[in-house]
Amino acid sequence: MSFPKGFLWGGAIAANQYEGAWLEDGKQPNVTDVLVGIMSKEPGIKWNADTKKYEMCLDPDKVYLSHDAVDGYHRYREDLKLMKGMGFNSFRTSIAWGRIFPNGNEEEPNEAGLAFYEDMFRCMRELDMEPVITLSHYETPLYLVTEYGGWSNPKLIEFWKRYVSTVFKRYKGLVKLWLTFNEVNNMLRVPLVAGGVLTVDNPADPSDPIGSTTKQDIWNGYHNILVANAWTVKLGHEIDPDCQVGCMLTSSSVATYPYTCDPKNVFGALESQRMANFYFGDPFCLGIVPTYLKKVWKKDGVTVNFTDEELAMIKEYTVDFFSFSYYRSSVYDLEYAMKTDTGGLVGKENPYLKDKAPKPWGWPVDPEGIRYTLNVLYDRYHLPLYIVENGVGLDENLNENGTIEDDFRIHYIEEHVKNVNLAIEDGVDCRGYLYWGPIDVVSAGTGEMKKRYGFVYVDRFNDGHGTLERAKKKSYDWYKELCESNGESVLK
Ligand code: BGP
Repeated sequence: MSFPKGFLWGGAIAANQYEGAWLEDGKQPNVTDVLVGIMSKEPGIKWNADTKKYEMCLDPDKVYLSHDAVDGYHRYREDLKLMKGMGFNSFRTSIAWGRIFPNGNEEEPNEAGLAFYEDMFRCMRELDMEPVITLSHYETPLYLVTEYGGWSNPKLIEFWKRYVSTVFKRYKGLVKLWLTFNEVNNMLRVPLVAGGVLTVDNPADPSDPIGSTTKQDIWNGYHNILVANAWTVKLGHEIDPDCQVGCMLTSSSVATYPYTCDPKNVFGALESQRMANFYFGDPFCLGIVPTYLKKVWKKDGVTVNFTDEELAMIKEYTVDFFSFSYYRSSVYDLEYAMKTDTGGLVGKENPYLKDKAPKPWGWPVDPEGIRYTLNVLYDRYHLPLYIVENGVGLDENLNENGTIEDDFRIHYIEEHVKNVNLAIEDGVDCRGYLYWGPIDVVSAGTGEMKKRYGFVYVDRFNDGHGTLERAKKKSYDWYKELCESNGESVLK
């Protein structure tokens, strides 16, 4: 069976990992601008005992690569042409909220930021690439976090509504596929970036801002984001009836397998899926707040109350489609405490998987997991599905011919795409495959350049040096064949 006509083939990046220009043309810092990698426990903020507030205080010994990233802010026109050179018919990036509303709470938007994205989206349209645009990819303005406690504060809903209404109006007709919050289901694990949540009211230990974030604030963030998501769907449809608004979740955790058939392991795996995924997916897609959360809230000692009005909004304004990242599966075992990173949950080693990405990251490779994930999500939600992140990060250097023979990446994609095709054959309405990081960008998890996903290499290194020149890897032509043949090249 072939891929459907009009299937989206492309790639995905995020403003904070690609653009750089972190303080240019009026932009103020995002929350990721004070972190070297989103898994970092030491944000570059310091408590001011006089004002009783956090303020930005970067560590002079650290290299914040995202500040300049790969200079996409100045090079997107050429980069988009490089993407089109691979036959992309779609391209995903995000709007950095702080380019539009620098501190997040202004009354009026920053025209320079609006004009920047307008040109970028026009450029995509001229190149016949469907823009797939994330409204918030770990990019809450830092000021909203330090001043208001981020999404723990319901005031954020109003600021967000102003921001999304502004961009929906400005890009009406240009952007038809909108994603709300990137991987927001990482909120329980990395609340500062995934949920933009920080405890700013008398933190227990101000020298440890992350450790001081309270469960109550995190669950308040959950509450406010569910309401904001519903508002986004409502406003999107009102402002541009032709646009579609989808959620974006990290769904590697859907493929959490029980290590054995011990019913305790089977139930544990189910609980992992719930608390890593469905606790956001169900309200976004089905309009219901799961009942099992009551037990979780009790255990966490928090109070979460939705008003009838809010519940009605969540019920009515569910998303039009479900988009997700999938990198790998994980294995749940009762005896083993699961961890997490940007690829998803990290559990016990799966003895049935043959491949692993090379070290130092060594993520297991499970292409059948993407078929499983697509089937579970479709059975549950019956919504169109878009894979908006899948890929493999490798430590790579140019060879004497000025290229990189990235056969491992080619093999990785080939196997995953074959399984996407099998899922479509299973009856799943999957509408797109957008590879993560078609051009090397700064890694989200570790803040490094060394972890490269691209088909296009960028000359920049962990210490910040490099010419920023672009070079095609072997996978560039291979992916071009895949896109241009609508997937046939791997099915033959
Ligand atoms: C996802 C993020 C991306 C991206 C990817 C790969 O969690 O949405 O921003 O970077 O993971 O992760 P990493 O860069 O840590 O390898």
